[in-house]
Amino acid sequence: MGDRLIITAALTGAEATRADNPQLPVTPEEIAEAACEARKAGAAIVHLHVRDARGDPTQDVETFRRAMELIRSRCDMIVQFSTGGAVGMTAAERGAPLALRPEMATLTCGTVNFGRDVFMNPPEMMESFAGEMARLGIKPEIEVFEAGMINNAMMLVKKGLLKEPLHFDFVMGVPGGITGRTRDLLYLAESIPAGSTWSVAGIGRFELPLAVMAIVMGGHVRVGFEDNVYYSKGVLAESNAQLVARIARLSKELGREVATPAEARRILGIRADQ
Ligand code: KMH
Ligand code: ZN
Repeated sequence: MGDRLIITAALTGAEATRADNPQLPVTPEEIAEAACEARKAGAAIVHLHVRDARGDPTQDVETFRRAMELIRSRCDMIVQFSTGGAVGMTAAERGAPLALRPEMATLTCGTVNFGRDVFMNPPEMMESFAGEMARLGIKPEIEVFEAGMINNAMMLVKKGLLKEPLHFDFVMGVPGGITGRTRDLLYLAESIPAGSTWSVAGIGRFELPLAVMAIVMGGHVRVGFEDNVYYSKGVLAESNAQLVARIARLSKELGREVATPAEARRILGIRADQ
């Protein structure tokens, strides 16, 4: 079944609110605590979004710095910044935290409808984020909301802005993007270049079945309140760590051990100079 399973914890996101789940971590302190709890439960990567004092999404560099420092002072997780931010943010806002040189950052490779909104990722924006990540030695995670985004990533490879082996995250079940059907996961996994790694982030009810598929297919898994605030139908998750722990348990039951952050760095080829 391939390498050990890398679990990413997407703790906060930009869209979920405390009204959706009262346990949503919002301040840098809460985010760091939730990250390290998720680490104990089996997560190797924390996918980081931050919020302002009102609880709204922000790409404020100092807030990212604070959250990253708190996480690093408490545990050894790979910190992956979001460059997606929230819909409506400018490219300059979204890319600003890259200056802090996190080990990883996301790179969405195309524009997609996002519920009633549009998540804008035009070519110049993708190229500038990819170029900045290459310059700073940040490992990109290519976010794929629909199949055409794989082709866009390959265009960045041709332009020398992305280097293989690539790491993809299939975000499946967003209204406006690819569905969360199992056949669509098979299609995406078969459409990326040989030697790539991939994970899946199923939205809402798709989170668990797609995670189980990824475990047996040799992919990796992202879970957390950014994607899904429920543990089961109608039952809110108690914490991000609870969602991570279930994936770790299932993976071990299915014969696949879970990767530590150090093992995840090796699998993903992340630089060891931090
Ligand atoms: N909040 C979404 C509009 C990412 O983190 O790179 C975009 C997003 C993707 O969450
Ligand atoms: Zn995100």
